[in-house]
Amino acid sequence: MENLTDLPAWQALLKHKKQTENVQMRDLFEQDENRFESFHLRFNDILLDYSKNRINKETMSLLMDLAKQSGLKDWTEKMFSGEKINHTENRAVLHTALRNRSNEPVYVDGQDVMPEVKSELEKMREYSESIRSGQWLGYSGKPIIDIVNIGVGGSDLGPVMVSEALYPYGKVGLRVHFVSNVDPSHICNTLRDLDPERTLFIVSSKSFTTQDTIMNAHTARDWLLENSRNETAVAKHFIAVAANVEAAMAFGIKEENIFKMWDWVGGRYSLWSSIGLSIAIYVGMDRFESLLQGAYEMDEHFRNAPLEENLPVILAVLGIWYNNFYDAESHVLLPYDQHLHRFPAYFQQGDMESNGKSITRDGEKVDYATGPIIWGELGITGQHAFYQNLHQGTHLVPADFIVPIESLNPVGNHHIVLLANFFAQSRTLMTGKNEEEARQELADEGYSEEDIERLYPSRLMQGNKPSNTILLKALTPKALGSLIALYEHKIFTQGVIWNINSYDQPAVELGKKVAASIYDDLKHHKLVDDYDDSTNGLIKYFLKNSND
Ligand code: G6Q
Repeated sequence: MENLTDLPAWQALLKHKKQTENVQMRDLFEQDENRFESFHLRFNDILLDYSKNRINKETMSLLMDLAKQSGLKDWTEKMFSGEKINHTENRAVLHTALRNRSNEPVYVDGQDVMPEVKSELEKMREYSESIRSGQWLGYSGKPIIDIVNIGVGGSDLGPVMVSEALYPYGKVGLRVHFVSNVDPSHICNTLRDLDPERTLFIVSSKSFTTQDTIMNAHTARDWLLENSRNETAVAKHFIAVAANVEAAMAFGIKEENIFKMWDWVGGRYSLWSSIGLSIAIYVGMDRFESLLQGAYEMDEHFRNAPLEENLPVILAVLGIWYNNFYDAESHVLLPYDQHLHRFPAYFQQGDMESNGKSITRDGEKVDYATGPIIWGELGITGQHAFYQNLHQGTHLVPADFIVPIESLNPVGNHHIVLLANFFAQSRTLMTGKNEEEARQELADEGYSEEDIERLYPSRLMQGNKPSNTILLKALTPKALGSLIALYEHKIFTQGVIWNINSYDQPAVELGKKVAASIYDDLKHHKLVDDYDDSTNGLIKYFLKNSND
């Protein structure tokens, strides 16, 4: 493909940026009282307002040209139709097949994958119903009340985020736990309050070789065996989700209790598969299917809507505008719903592992910025912590504000106070506070002329800070499915424009490999010299001072 920066739309955007960079959003709003009308979109129960961005109609039209000139429509069809767009791993990228609610086949290597997808969903229904209804019994004949998902990265973050997001829909009396960290404190603290007779483990690992997960699974199995003194307990208390079925069987999990994974599902896109089993058990399979339905509807929107009215494309190109033309290095996700507290962490992986790349699909080093640093936190928590920097700091940090219109816990005025804060923040980021306002504020507070002169500069807020606002009617399983798919397709679109492979993760694999080698050294107390001097020195110091 032609280098991104040589595309006519890129060149036009460079020029456009120079012409518009001094424009203040505040003035744009004053000049056009219909700005909200021009720059907002609705999709089902989701509203996206993107009017608080440094854009005008020409900006959007040039950004859409960039998406078109990058071949977005073709790439989208390639992804949905099972072409091996993950070229470095020679794999298709088909998380969309997992939530394909149409009767259309999806082919990989000439084979329709839908029958297998459907049969795994059936199996998830069967297992989740049996566990929820109390039919599934532990080794001593008691029903299960605690589910522990053992997995890490893509086999953990999605199930945690969704289970937390859908907490109000969870079965009362059933608890779901997630153990991801190989730090023994995680598994030990989790097991401390659990009853082995009533606990079910789901070992979620596509490869079934990830050291963190396998070690935690072994510790869980030892705990179960120590307490049950019954070898057959493993069959009743362990389920696996794995592409590597042999390894799961070797661990001692019954073949029928192993759920399939496919190489065309990336870890960070896998919550829609049986990696989402803990979610299905917790909220029930009907709700899990609503989650899939919401994602499917967003898939259809992304695939078919014109780019100009396409929510994921709009979020993607706005991200490119700041990342590549304003040199913004990060992007903050700010959900205003307690249940979405893991949403930023989930998309930190989703985005940074996908688009944190610097080699193009053609094997060249990029000469432009790719994926930004994604970070975030519950917005209301952030207001009392890091928003100071967003308002008055020296960095440009575009933000996404997300809130449901209705609370799932409508108590008193809590929710409208939350909403008041929500609306106040994006507005203030945009307007800022000018000299006149700062002076007036100080005067209203009773300061003398002399003090006002001294103090007003520190009260100035630059304003002109861009944000997107997403309003959901309510945080239902379906709306959540659409919201997640919205961000997934945003990431895909940006990856296409940056001409990178969003679906491999060589650095994650390198981490696993190097750790395995150092683990071997530590275990055998090898006083190594094969690493750099710092690492050698640290390992020696550790070995000298540890009791292991
Ligand atoms: C996700 C990454 C990574 C992966 C974990 C767990 O896209 O590849 O986060 O999901 O390393 O891998 P396993 O599921 O194979 O244990």
